Amino acid sequence: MADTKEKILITSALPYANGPLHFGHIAGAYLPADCYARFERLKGSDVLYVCGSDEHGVAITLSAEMAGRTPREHVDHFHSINTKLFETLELSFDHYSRTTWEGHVKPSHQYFTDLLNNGFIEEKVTDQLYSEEDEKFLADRYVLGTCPFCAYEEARGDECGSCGQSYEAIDLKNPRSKITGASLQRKATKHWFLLLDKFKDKLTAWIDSKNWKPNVVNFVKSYIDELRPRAITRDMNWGIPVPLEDAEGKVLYVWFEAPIGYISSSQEWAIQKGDPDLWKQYWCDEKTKLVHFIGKDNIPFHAVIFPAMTMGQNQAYKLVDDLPANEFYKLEGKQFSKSDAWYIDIDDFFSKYSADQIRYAIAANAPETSDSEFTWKDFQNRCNADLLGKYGNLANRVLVFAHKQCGGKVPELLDLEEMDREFQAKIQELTEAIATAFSQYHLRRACRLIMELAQAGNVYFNDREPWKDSKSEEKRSRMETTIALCLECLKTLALVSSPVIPESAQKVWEFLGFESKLQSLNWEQVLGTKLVSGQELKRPEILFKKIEDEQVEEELTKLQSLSKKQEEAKEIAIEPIKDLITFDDFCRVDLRVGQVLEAEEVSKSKKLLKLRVDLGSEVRTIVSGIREFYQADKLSGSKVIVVANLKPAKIMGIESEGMILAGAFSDQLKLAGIQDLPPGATVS
Ligand code: B3M
Ligand code: ZN
Repeated sequence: MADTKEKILITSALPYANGPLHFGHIAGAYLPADCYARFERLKGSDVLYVCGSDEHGVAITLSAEMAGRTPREHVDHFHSINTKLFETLELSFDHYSRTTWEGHVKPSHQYFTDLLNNGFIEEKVTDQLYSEEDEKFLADRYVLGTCPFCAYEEARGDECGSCGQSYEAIDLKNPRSKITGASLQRKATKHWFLLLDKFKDKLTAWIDSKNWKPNVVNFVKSYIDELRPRAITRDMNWGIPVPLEDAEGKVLYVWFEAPIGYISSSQEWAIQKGDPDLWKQYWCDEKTKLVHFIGKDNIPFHAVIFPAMTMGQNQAYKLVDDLPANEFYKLEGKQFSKSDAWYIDIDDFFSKYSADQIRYAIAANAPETSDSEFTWKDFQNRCNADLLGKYGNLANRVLVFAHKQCGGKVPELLDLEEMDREFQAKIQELTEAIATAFSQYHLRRACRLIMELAQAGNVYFNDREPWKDSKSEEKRSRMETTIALCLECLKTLALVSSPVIPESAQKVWEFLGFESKLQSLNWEQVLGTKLVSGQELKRPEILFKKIEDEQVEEELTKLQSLSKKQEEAKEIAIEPIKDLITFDDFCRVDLRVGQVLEAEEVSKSKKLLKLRVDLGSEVRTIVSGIREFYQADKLSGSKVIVVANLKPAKIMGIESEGMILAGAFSDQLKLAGIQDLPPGATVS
């Protein structure tokens, strides 16, 4: 029999392995893709859902350097952290790979070689910035300099933080290394350029055949208009080597090989499945539907550059069919940011809340058409009012009632009245609308309709008042019909909600007496098979915990106070280093070890202490502003460092014959001292 299943190849943007992912990322490219993949599997489509860590490029090396790790250590670290988060969130990747997997080299080289042989890649020698000190070319993110437009001296290598102009790093005046500050030289180097302009006509015709959102199509079209050759190699040693003999020290630009990661991830999946060619059934079949889930900032690479690369190489790979590009998801009005301490600690979060709670809260408020945000209030509301108040409530009341009045078994569906038929029709209508919403990537709408279905069940249960019918023998059959229909509603609810809240849906499924894994079943079959009367029901357990107001308050306070602390820490300016002095200048300062003999408070001063300090050869009186930090009676005996040749000065009427050294930071002060040398020892 011919295989009629639709093949759907789903990808989520490969996250850089250079930092922990947060819910903002999850809302963009991951959760919506996962819900879609889960839905399509239920619908019987043949789904392959792949992703992996993006582990090359300057984004990695720079952040590794800042963290004091090698790139390898750095990507290993974050690959494992991010993999764990994906597992906690129950993302159902068929495979999660990484671009440092050795098998990623082959398809990357194949693309490069084909494009080169087909005349779409050209070699060019250009001047780049070179650091003699590091003996390497520096990528623009490593470069600072003076803006060629506005003369701002701290301008970045790609665009000016002051006037906003963008330029090539080579155009900066006085370019220097961001890491060492060393000045940089121009030096000729060879690179390979992808001649993107050669694809203009083909890309335009292809885009015109797409049914994408008008704003995406317009954006893409104007991007295509502007296409120019673009360098696809870099002078670095972290990355995929350029597959040519005269290309030592050159690697492929990360954005050239990262999208090929979708292919290599599928290849690794096939190998692990024991059928190394299996991936071709998806990538090399014109009938496969390829869907890239991405954040909107990644549109050009997925809608233009990767398709152009694919058009110009020799394999019959699929081009993208749909490109659900999401907007940004913020946290309480601001972007998630670890460095501003504006984030949610993941471990802490999952010690209190479940994956289904956050999956639902994000899905129901996904940034589909405009930016949206996580707020603790909204999270509480969606968990309490929807998950608990509608979904959990229906499951609980129907099952408790069935246990009490129907012997814990599915009752028989007998004669239907008008109201029952209406309810059945409503279930069917909502189910169809939910399926349409999922299939069109309208996750928010799907969530809203799922809760409408739960609520329809609650309303029907209320209106039918089965507790009244249970009291009279002749109305028992009516009561049984009501409960049978409510259980049908629950069964449907479990099915349609399982793409979003898989764990809770499975629980409801099991409450209904099933032992199978809901996710391995088929949408139409589940809907088409009525519950068998007499089927034993399980006793329901609590599905969702209530989130109390105090908890929300606490979370908000924690967020605010963490970020305030961080802000304060940032505000404590590190004193700038003073102008240079010569060694001779320095030698003029005579520093000595001194020992405090006694200390007393200077009357009428909150800050000053008067010290008697033994310098070995003499005893000095020194007035010092340390009273807020040191108690007078605790100081005697301690060794300090004294500027011994400072001209005496009168402070509050006392002649101070020197100064003692102390370190200061923010609101702290600590005396400097050398404890193991006797008074009079020189310090230099
Ligand atoms: N690593 C860029 C980003 O995180 C990126 C996507 C690659 S998808 C091929 O925005
Ligand atoms: Zn500028």
